Amino acid sequence: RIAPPKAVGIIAAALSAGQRKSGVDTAPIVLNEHGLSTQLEQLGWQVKVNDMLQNCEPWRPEFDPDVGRIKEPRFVGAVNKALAEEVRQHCARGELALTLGGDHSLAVGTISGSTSVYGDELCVVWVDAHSDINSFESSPSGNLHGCPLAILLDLFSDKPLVGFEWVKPILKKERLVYIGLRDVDEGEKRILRENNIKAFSMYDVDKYGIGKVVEMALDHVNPARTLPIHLSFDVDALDPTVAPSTGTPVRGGLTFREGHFICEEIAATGQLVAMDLVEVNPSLGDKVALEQTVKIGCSLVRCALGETLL
Ligand code: Z70
Ligand code: MN
Ligand code: MN
Ligand code: MN
Repeated sequence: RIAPPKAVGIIAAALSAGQRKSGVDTAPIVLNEHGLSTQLEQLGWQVKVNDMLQNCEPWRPEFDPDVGRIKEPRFVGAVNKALAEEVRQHCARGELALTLGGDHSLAVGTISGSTSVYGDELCVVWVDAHSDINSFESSPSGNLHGCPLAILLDLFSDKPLVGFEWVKPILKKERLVYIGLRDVDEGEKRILRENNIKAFSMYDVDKYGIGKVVEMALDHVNPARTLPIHLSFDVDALDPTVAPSTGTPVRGGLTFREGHFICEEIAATGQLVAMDLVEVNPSLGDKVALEQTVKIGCSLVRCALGETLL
């Protein structure tokens, strides 16, 4: 059977204001220089590179004081609003929206874009060491990359955060599942509990094995495997020995194969409509660390886009 035509929009999102380490904004260029778009073409994808947000400086406001502890809310909000529109356009054309970050605060934009097309049936599989669900009150750092899910689920505060007034809370908490958690703040644990949000930590990966964990995760958000999937992959979900060049490495993460297995199982559903690859920071670690991290980033994306399906 001849495969249906398939296209992917690669959105370079050079956002780093959601955390404090510079360099994460250069990852999209480094990943593409490593040949990601060519590799996807070789897999049979029609590739469209979208460099609208390869430089985020035009969205930086002159005046962006902290709101409570939250840092750079107007800038991060404005970049995300623009990103949501780019993702929306790719999804609306039936293309897979692949966003290369950048820090994980960009998921406010990417998931806003995908839900604006696919509605509340959209499932989010969030692969991360962190749960990124801190609220206005609970965020210990004020870094917005620790907050995207609280903003998307409207758990952030009574009134929208400055810069994020445009966000529509379409994502349902029943349609969110985590894999890989091992560094969750106390306030986040409470938010996860109170909202009954499904999470598979590294404890679960050890206890059940990655095969069972991914099956249980997909059974939770997408029991019949018929709903569209947005995979938000933070490279720090992987063990730092596997992906060292990232801002907040946490020991005890996913192995090379466990990370790839998640991508392969999602590819096998045939329902992937959007993917984020975030928190690769080319400025951290030596040349070997960088090469290793960029290589695994590219190969995770290829697997999610079907490379290893037979
Ligand atoms: C912490 C916070 C975080 C990534 C660190 C850390 C969040 N929970 N996310 N690195 N990718 O500051 O909210
Ligand atoms: Mn994250
Ligand atoms: Mn993380
Ligand atoms: Mn609210």
